[in-house]
Amino acid sequence: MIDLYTAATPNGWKASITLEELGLPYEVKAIDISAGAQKEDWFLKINPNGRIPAIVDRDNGDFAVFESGALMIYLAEKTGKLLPSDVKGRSQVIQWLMFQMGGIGPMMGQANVFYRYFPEKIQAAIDRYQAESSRLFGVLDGQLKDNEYLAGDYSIADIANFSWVRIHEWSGVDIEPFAHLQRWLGAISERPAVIAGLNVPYNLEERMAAQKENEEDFKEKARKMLVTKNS
Ligand SMILES: N[C@@H](CCC(=O)N[C@@H](CS)C(=O)NCC(=O)O)C(=O)O
Repeated sequence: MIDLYTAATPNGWKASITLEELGLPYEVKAIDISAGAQKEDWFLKINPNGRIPAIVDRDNGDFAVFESGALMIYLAEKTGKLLPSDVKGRSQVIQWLMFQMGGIGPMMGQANVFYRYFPEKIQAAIDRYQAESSRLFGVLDGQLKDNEYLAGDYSIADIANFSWVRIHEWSGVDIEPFAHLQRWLGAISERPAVIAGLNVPYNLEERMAAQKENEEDFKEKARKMLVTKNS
């Protein structure tokens, strides 16, 4: 059994979708990141970086893995799925996974911060992060022009990039110019394991509607998290 420490965010969905796709049994431990649970001592023993997602593999001596990309590689290698074992095929998947970890995630993350969360609107920062996200979308679109998936068969590279690109509206980045990216996004979003993984630890859209949590409340929580001393 695997314990998954997560929240309803793109990095969290990368882990839950991967677990669902691999059919591995797991127990969800929801972390309230807006309340700062990820910075508590007990959690820092699992992830010294104080962020979600993280896993503890109880069947492997309580082995803990943090950093979503490393976690996905661990799970793929544990099962021999979603990551080829030949040197070139494995490298190609890891290249597109690192593209998300070092590019799509940080750039869209900062676009969210400056476009959505900060009360001060610093136009140069908004432009910079949205333009860079858009440029990266163009790179994905180019790769998907002649390829159904990013690197050979459907893999952890697709799951990682999908989990972020799907929130492009929140980051204020248009995908209208990218037909191949749209096709890929649509196809992945229909996969049953993806639908299941996006409901972990709960369905964000439904929760927001049920709690009548409006965009301002959500942004306020995110702002508080950003200005926390330890964040
Ligand atoms: N590079 C890390 C980033 C993890 C990360 O930033 N997680 C966010 C949620 S998407 C988080 O835990 N935020 C809470 C905080 O900043 O304290 C990974 O890929 O796992």
